[in-house]
Amino acid sequence: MCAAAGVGSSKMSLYDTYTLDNDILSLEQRKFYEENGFLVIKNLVSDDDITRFRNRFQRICKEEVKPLGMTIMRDISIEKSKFIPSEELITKVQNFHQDEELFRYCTLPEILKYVECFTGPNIMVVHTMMINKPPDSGKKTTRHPFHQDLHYFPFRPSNRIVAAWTAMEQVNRNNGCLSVLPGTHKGCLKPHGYPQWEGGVNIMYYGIQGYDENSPRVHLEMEKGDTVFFHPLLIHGSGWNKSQGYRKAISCHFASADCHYVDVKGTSQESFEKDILETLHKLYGFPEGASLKDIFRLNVQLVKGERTNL
Ligand SMILES: O=C(O)CCC(=O)C(=O)O
Repeated sequence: MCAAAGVGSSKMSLYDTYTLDNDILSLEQRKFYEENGFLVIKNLVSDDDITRFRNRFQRICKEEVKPLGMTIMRDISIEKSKFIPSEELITKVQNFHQDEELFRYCTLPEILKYVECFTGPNIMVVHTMMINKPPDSGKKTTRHPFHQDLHYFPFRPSNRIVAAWTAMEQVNRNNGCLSVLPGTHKGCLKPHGYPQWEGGVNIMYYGIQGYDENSPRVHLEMEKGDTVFFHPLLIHGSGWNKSQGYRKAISCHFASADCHYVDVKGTSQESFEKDILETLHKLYGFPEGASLKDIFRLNVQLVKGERTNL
């Protein structure tokens, strides 16, 4: 039993700890997710939708539209260069909840159909990202260290949280696809910190401290529209972008509305809570005494079923 992760189950069945019983996933798919903590569904999001997300991202980068509440990030290697609003300087936009066009991703029936297999029928959007991994400058700053997404979330149980990550073009080892350590979703939430990388590391890109570097890893090479669903304890990251292109993906984390908030004070998540609150205080005057729960309470959004706890 992992107290910090809120996991642990008395169920005897082999296939109902991490997935729920419905007629969407085949037994084979459920078994795969139960054992590995991720599942790739080929060709799930249409080319038309991906073109719309790409166009919208470009307009946001050019500052033609400025959705409220969104965080815009730049790679550490270009952070200090002169800012000209363009796609080349933005590596990620987060929390696009208030942008109708990008938020469509989180409401696509083909995505929600699978999400429900992990969260159940009451579905909240808890975090959103559009990632634009730039060509690496040679300092390998475009890597995303191995981490567990649960480090960022103040709610449980972890088994009712799932990420959807859709490739917006072909992704492979050359342009920095996702890499996962299969089966690690069965473990606990581990302490995270900033890796000591020579070229520096991007803000909020925490890495797991002390994972087994020899654990078998799988590189998720995917085609445009393919979508991977994964558990928030699954250890994953992505490689540096050796290509000349901007590797794009759109992603959303969903949780069951029946999840409950937890206090992260005194846990390995406390340092993240401190960092994010300091940043939000500096940028937006967010109240100093607030907590990670307060940030999420303001942002989570119901997309299916009923709002219960979250
Ligand atoms: O898309 C990527 O390169 C990694 C995304 C990721 O793991 C994250 O942002 O938590």
